[in-house]
Amino acid sequence: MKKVVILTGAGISAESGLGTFRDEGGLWAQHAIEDVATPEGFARNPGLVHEFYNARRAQAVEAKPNEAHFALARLEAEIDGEVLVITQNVDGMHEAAGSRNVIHMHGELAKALCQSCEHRWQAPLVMSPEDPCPSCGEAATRPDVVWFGEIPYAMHVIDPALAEADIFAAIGTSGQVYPAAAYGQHARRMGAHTVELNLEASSASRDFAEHRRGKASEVVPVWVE
Ligand code: BJW
Repeated sequence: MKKVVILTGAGISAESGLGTFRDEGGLWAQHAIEDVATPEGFARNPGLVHEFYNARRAQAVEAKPNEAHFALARLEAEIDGEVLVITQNVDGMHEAAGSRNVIHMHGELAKALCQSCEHRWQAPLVMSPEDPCPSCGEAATRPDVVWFGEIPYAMHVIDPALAEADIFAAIGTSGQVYPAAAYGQHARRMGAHTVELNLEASSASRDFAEHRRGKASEVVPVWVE
């Protein structure tokens, strides 16, 4: 029974109309990372950070999964084996396409987190620093996403999955953000066949045995067949 582990990044959702981070005109060309994607930035100006995530949440709820997301859902439904999607994306495109075994290692736009009591709940479309936590009542609400300097989610599930993978594929990620950037190398050392599907070479390309270049909506369905 094959174990397939798939890491996805912003590139898989690009054709769903959701912006990537580091491509020309991407999110980091429009916003300073240290202002909107660090705990220090949030402490300095929570209103600005909520605005950034409110705008992206509004886009994500309107977005539709594309052929790449659907192909991964088909793979999970039809394969004689296990498929685990580890996504760095905070949108809900994999679930919307029908994938069930999904880890959101960088959190989810659809959830809110209380910094005071760590309660999580369904985020309203528009969040603000004054929102009280439904559990403890503190106005300490933040988006449930993982910023630089924070520890990504579900590491205790991800590490053994990489070690047991027969096939590891990375789709639409620049390989610049750790720990995800090291997963190809890690899985390959542990014996997996590694495949990178990306528009162009990434910072982690050398860690992959096979490369498929092109738009995710085109290369992923072909790879899945
Ligand atoms: C297409 C396409 C199409 C486009 N089809 N492809 C020095 C060395 C090593 C590490 C560090 C270091 N200094 C600091 C660190 C750690 C730091 C880090 O990695 N920094 C680097 C910048 C160097 N990492 C962290 O702090 C992480 N935590 C951590 O390490 O904790 C310690 C620890 C770890 C493990 C165990 C114990 C302790 C946390 C990182 C959190 C990242 N957060 C963000 C924001 C999340 C919320 C949000 O969405 O706003 O995550 S930043 C942002 O980058 C987001 C993404 O998930 C992440 C990765 O981006 P991604 O997905 O790769 O997107 P892009 O835009 O970069 O690339 C898109 C790709 O798609 C491109 O290649 C395109 O070509 C391609 N493409 N269209 C196919 N149609």
